[in-house]
Parts: sequence; structure tokens; C-alpha cells
Amino acid sequence: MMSVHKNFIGGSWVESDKTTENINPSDLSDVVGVYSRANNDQTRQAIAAAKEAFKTWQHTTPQQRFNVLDFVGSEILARKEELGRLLSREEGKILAEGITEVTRAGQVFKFFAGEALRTEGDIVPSVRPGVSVEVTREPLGVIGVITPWNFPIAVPAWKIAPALAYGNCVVFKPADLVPGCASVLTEILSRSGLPEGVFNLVMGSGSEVGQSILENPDVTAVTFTGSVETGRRVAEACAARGAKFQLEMGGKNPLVVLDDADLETAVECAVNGAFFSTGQRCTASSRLIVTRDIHDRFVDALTERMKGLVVDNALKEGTHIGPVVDQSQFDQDLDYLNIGQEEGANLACGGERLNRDTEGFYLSPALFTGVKNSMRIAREEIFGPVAAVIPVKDYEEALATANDTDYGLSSGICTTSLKYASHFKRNSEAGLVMVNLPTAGVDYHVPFGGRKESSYGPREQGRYAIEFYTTVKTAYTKPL
Ligand code: UN1
Repeated sequence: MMSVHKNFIGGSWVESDKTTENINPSDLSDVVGVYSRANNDQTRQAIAAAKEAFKTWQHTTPQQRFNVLDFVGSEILARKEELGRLLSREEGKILAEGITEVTRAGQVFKFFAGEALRTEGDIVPSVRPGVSVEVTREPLGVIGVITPWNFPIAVPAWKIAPALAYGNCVVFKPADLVPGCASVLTEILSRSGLPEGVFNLVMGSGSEVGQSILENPDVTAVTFTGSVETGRRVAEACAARGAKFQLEMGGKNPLVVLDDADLETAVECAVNGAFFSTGQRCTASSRLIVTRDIHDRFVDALTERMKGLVVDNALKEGTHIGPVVDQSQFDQDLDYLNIGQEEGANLACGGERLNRDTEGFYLSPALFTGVKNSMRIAREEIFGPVAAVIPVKDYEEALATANDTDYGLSSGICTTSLKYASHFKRNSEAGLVMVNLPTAGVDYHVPFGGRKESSYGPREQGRYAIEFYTTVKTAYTKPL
């Protein structure tokens, strides 16, 4: 019998009636652990504990909050190999990517430890005589943190760290598929010196735990990363009761390759952006928009490079691409491979189910060519190792095609022309723009977020995170 990992509510580890098995997508016979599933009642208790804790936590000194976050960051960094392995085992990204993600999470905690010390305000002369005006920032209260499975530690880190840094309390609901990283992160937080109730973990379903967070009037704000469909539900529930919310959702990110691009750079950007992390990133390059003269050379070099990519167990040395995360995501990828062919696109490479030593959801990276931007495979987020080459005439058509999408998270261009690079940076309708770099893979200290249906609300990360996690107070004083 495996021991059951519990939820963390009001400073205590709490069991539930129901449990879930965390299965390794690289090896379906490997159970990573057994995890308690919180219910409605427990979610309510977690929110009540957070509300109570906020009374004192909001008045702690920046030094106290620095100490907590710095402790957490240091421990994550010191354990990056072990936690990276756990991450790769439960999510399926390769070990090197798992360790990189854990490192990023540690750095995010360190960054926000420093930010706790740097919270500032303004003193402004009043327009009235004898009056002074202070503009300060205050925490919001209880923050509901709802996170996706594809970044099981980095996304929780970049929501939890700023929430705590600015004096909020947290109720954290991780994605169902990845309770392992959430559990370890909670265990570290539980030893960090946080008073009870400041941070709570409630693992469980979106329909029960998630919904209860959204509807509870004591949850002041919700930060969410996940699908557009769920994001809409978050928006509706929060708007209905006037709660603040922030959404990071899908992408259909373009990578433009111009005739004057460095071919090797373009191929590496495409391979990394489209297929690494099994294409399961909202920043993935799923549309490769390629101008006429470089088109054939680019497709040939890319397919050649793709044939050398090893798809296998995420923990095995030499693997470039791990498995798809689960059966339903795998089915979705296969559906889109059929849809693309039915729409008349040419499946130039990959898209086959692969058998490996261990049973898992292995899919060879797939490339469609001859894709029109109006096809479903160019408009809908697939969230798998599938990319579409869209041929265009010139830069102007490439830019128009890149912007012709409902999404606007990340975009990239490969070119050696300063003129086109500069024009693209200014005119791309995306929150992130990359020049000669993959659309995915971002720094931890600068803002992250998109436009259109990709995002809603203030940016995450870096100094911009303060906009969501605090509210501004303007205080007028007339000394008598
Ligand atoms: C990255 O590309 O480095 O869910 C980060 C996602 C994003 C994070 C991407 N929220 O894919």
C-alpha cells in the first residue's frame, strides 16, 4: 500500500474519502503516488482558514515575507534534480526540461522574495493647500490559484510567489494530472515559516474544487492558467460576483521564416518551439509561416531534423521528446491529424503512434505542409507535437497571416533583416515577440502574457505582477 498524499488546510495535512492515482505517461504501469481529492467542504474550510490568516499576514513586514519566499526558493534550487525527476515522471517532459522548469520555479521565488522588499508608493503634492496625498499598494485578500498540468511547478510558482510576496493568502488548486509537484511545493511551504492558513492546497476536480473556489465570496481574486473553455467559466463566475481575475489561456503562435533567415536558426527555432515539451505549451509554435524562396529548403531541413528526434520515456537518457500527457490529449492530437488530412493538408512527416519499452502515449512529431491559415489545424489549439507550414509570398503576407488568429500570446520571426525584425516587433499582435528565438521559453523576471483570446487582465511575472496581486489606495491627509 502506498501512503496517501494529503491536502493542506489551515496548517494541517488533511485526508479525504476519495483518492486519485498519479500515473506516469511514459510508463503506464508506474504509479507516481496516491493523492487525496478534496471535496466542497474542505475547499470551504481552506478558504475560511485563508480569510482568517489574512487578518495578520497582510500586516507582516516585508522581511518576514522575504524570509519565507527565499527559504522556498533556496530549497527548490537545492533539490532541482530530485524535483525535476518527479516533474518529468508525472508530466512527461524530458528530464532536462523538468530540471530547467524546477530551476525556474526556484528563481521565481527568489525574485519575488526581493520584490517583497521593493514594494513602494508615492507621496504626491495635493492640489489643495495643506493636504498631502499618499498612493500605496495593499494586498487583495484570498487568492484562488488554479493551474494547468503542462508546467506543474513553474506556473504555480509564478502565481503563488507574488501572491504571498505582496501579503495575500492562497488557496491552490493544481491540475488533476500533476498533484506530485503541487504536493512537494506545499510540503516546502509548510516548513517555510508561514503562519497557518496563509497557504492551502486543495487537490481535486475542476467541477468540485475549482467551482467552489470560483463561487466563494471570500475568494477576492482568481488567477488561472489553462484552456480557453475553462477560462471563460472562470471569467463568468468571477464577473458575476465582482471578483478580480486574471487568465492565461491558449495560443496559436506563429513563427515567421523569411527568405533571408539563417536556415539553421530557423530550423532550431521551429523544432524547439513546435515539438519540445511534446508541443504541450501555450507558447508553442504551431504555425510556421514561410516565404517563397526559403520554403522548400526549410521544409527539407526541418523534416530531416525531425527524423533524428528521439521520442521515448521522458526519464531515459537521449530522449528528445517525451510522451503526450494522457489518453484524452493523445486522442485530441490524433483527431487533429485526421482533420488536417481531411482538410487537404499534406502530412509530410510523423504523426504515428510509437511503441517503446514502456507503455506510454508516444507520438512522433508531425509536420503538415501546404496548410491554409483558414484550416482548423491553423486556427484551433492542438496542444501536441503537431505543426503546420503555411506558405506565403512575402513579409507583408507573412505578417498579415501571423496576426490573422483569435489568439495573441507569442509570435516569432527568423530574419537577418533589422528592418523586418523591427517592423514585426511593433506590428505583431501578440504579448510576446521573439526575433531569431523560439516562441516558447521565457525569462522569469519580465512580464508574461498575451492579447485577444490568449489572456485577460494584468501581466504575470516580473515587476508587472504587482498590478494583479495588489490594489491601490490613495490616502489624503490634512494635518491639524
Ligand atoms: C514558456 O514557454 O517558457 O502554459 C512558458 C504555458 C505557459 C507557460 C509557457 N503558461 O505553456
